[in-house]
Amino acid sequence: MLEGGLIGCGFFAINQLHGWREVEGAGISAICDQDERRLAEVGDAFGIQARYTDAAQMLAAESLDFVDIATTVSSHRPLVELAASERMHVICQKPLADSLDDARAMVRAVERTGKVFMVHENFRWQAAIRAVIRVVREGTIGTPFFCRASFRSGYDVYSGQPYLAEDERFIIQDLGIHVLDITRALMGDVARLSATTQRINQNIKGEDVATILLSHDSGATSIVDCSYASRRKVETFPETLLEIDGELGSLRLDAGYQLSIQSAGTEQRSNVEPPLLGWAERPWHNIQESVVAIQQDFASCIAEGRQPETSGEDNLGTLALVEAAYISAREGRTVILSEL
Ligand code: NAD
Ligand code: 89Y
Repeated sequence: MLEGGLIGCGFFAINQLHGWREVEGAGISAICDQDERRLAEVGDAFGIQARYTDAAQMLAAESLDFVDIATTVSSHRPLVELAASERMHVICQKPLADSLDDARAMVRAVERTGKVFMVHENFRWQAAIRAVIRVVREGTIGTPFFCRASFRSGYDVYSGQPYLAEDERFIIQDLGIHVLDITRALMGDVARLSATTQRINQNIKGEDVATILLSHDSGATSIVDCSYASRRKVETFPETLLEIDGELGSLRLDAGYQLSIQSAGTEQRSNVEPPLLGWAERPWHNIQESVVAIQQDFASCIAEGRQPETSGEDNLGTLALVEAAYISAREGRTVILSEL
């Protein structure tokens, strides 16, 4: 049984702690948060006695195999480097870093230890997204030449995550990062992109709408569009809707987790909604179920000595798209990814 230490006991870590209870072969035996009240509440709720306000002390005192970093972005680099210095396997929340330079340094630091380094890029692990990835990779619709990945919502994310209203960078770095990652998983790496951003809600500091046009290395085109300013029924938070056209057919992942695949003159429809786990609640169940999936894959990677699909190295490609989108929107130009 692999023993892990969780750093950061905030809003999202609760899902991760529930998730670890469902993972085979790994669990959390120690927790850390600088906030003593959070530490006590979470320790009591999950029955974890080993509690620390300092991550270095936790790593020194406990005999751990891995760390799970669930803090916000500014602390990711020092915590990943600390974990690497103690030769731990690491899973770290997205966004991995504020800059590509930091992210590259983090990837190199863990790489030198030979340990597993996963980014908690869980949208790619959602049941509905996995179903679409399988269809595309099996070749059912042939080589894809167009993808639209769309996340449009008016859901109040600020009450659970107040820092989202304070950051200069909002929707691309927080949410668009997932949608860009899904698009990379489906359509491959990107040669160039252009983006626009808008701030509709004047009570927040960053952009709450982003529209990004991507040209892939393969010659395919994608549109990634994200909004937290869309007032509409049906409210689809937190679903990513997809339309993909391939040379042999097409597919759509529509609201309500409805998947339809058209190829060879036939149409196949299915409901790919994830199960509602015992501790989960709508509408978050989609994200919550993907936490179990990604954490299980992390544990399996350690057991099998392989790097995950959503490794630190792989995530550099997604972070580059985030960076490129901000540059493009700010400077009003197409950004070539090899510039970064
Ligand atoms: P939060 O602010 O609620 O919690 C972060 C916690 O980390 C706080 O309790 C804080 O005291 C603690 N902390 C910060 N620095 C620390 C340090 N150096 N040592 C120990 N504790 C420290 O934040 P959150 O909403 O839980 O978000 C955490 C991360 O999860 C963010 O990166 C966010 O983007 C990500 N997130 C991911 C998803 C997803 O679906 N993957 C969803 C929501 C949030
Ligand atoms: O922080 C975000 C994430 O990663 O998924 C949804 C979210 O909680 C709000 O945008």
